[in-house]
Amino acid sequence: MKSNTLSGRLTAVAGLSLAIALTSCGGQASDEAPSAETAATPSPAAAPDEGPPAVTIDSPADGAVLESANVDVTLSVRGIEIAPVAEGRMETAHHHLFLDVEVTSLDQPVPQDNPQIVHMGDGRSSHTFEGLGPGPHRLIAVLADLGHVPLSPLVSDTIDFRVGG
Ligand SMILES: [Cu+2]
Repeated sequence: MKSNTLSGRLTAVAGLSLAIALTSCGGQASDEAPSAETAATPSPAAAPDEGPPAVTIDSPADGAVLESANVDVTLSVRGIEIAPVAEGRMETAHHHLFLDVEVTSLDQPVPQDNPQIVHMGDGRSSHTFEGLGPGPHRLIAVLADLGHVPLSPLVSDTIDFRVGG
């Protein structure tokens, strides 16, 4: 009997959530059903492909040969939220780019005074390096926390590219 009672309560709670979802949705009837289902899912924040945090340098491609000395870099992540440092949210991270330098000590804040290292502390996911010299370059992306210390375990991606033929 206890389980029946509990089950009844859960059903009542689920019904209440559904009612709230329907009320707050305010969309057309055809849109409300999927919204209500999403709201009733136990952990709606967890997307199916979310695993440990990972960062990817989407552009340039690894091994790319680029004509322009101005190189656009775009980044993507999964498993963690990128946000401005100014928001002060511990669970988020921000991007760093190391161009032609090794990653600095993993237990120390990423240096802010090295022109070869870019902090993207405003939460952006793209950066343009201007006037790169011809020849090979190595780019390393590293996620770090609010204190600019690389996440542990390290979350990074590395590519090599070349400017000019
Ligand atoms: Cu930083």
